[in-house]
Amino acid sequence: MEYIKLSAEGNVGVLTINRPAALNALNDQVIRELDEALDSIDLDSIRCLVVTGEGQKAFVAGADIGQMSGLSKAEGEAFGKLGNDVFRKLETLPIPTIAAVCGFALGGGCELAMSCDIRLCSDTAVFGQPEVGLGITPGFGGTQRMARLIGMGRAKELLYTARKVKAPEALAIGLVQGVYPAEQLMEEALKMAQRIAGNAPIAVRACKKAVNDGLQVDMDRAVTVEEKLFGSCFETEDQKNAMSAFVEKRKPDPFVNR
Ligand code: CO8
Repeated sequence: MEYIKLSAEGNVGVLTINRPAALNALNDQVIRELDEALDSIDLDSIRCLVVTGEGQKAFVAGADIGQMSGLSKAEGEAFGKLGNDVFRKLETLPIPTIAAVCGFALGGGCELAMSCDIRLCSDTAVFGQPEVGLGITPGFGGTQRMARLIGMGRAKELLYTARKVKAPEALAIGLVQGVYPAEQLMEEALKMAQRIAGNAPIAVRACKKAVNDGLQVDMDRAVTVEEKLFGSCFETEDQKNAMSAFVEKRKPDPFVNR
């Protein structure tokens, strides 16, 4: 792959968008390689994925404007679908995902970050959906995920004005969950990922599925989604190990993902 790097540190995977000459902008090759990279993650060993961009200047500065500029209506729709399918794959990846956002996360970059479960950013980070200034709407799920993440009123204000949001405001409105000095960001993202990876993997995945699936349905059905996932944990070795260790007042053995 030319534009995606995938590596592992223990049980934590790191996926890097690697096109720094164009501030990691997403052309169709980057998106296709992202798709391929997500398919290639070994979900038996990787328990949490950190998604980041190469360099300190940009996480991702958006979809590739040069490539988009001459698209027809049908081609625009097809490009939107390509991105949407891959971002949805990321959003529904069974393991948790953390976006480590250093620098610009604009347009498709903000949408990529919002497709992750958790966002941490540098104190230099700048978020925004500048699309209406380019004569288009967000096309990779931005209208939908932003409204769900920060509420409809705030999302509409940011979408209609195309205003950029710096790190402190992003934290205040809940767009990100933590802000760190740029040089510390990756260390903090990896620390959080390792902490997540140290918990019972099947239970962590079940939490992700419960939140994601439960938010799509009414509360009566949502609690049933949780009940089923909760019940399924009792078939796992990790639950038996952790609960018997508690009862026997000892430390549990490391979790085995079974
Ligand atoms: N696309 C293509 N190339 C880009 C992009 C981009 N989004 N962003 C930056 N680049 C390139 C520049 O062209 C430049 O290349 P070169 O050196 O060859 O001229 C290089 O990256 C460095 O960029 P700048 O020289 O512009 O760097 P500055 O420090 O002056 O500015 C900014 C940094 C402010 C981030 C500026 O680059 C910028 O405004 N970029 C565009 C940001 C933007 O508007 N993003 C949203 C794009 S639209 C979008 O993402 C829609 C998503 C859904 C699509 C659905 C399709 C149907």
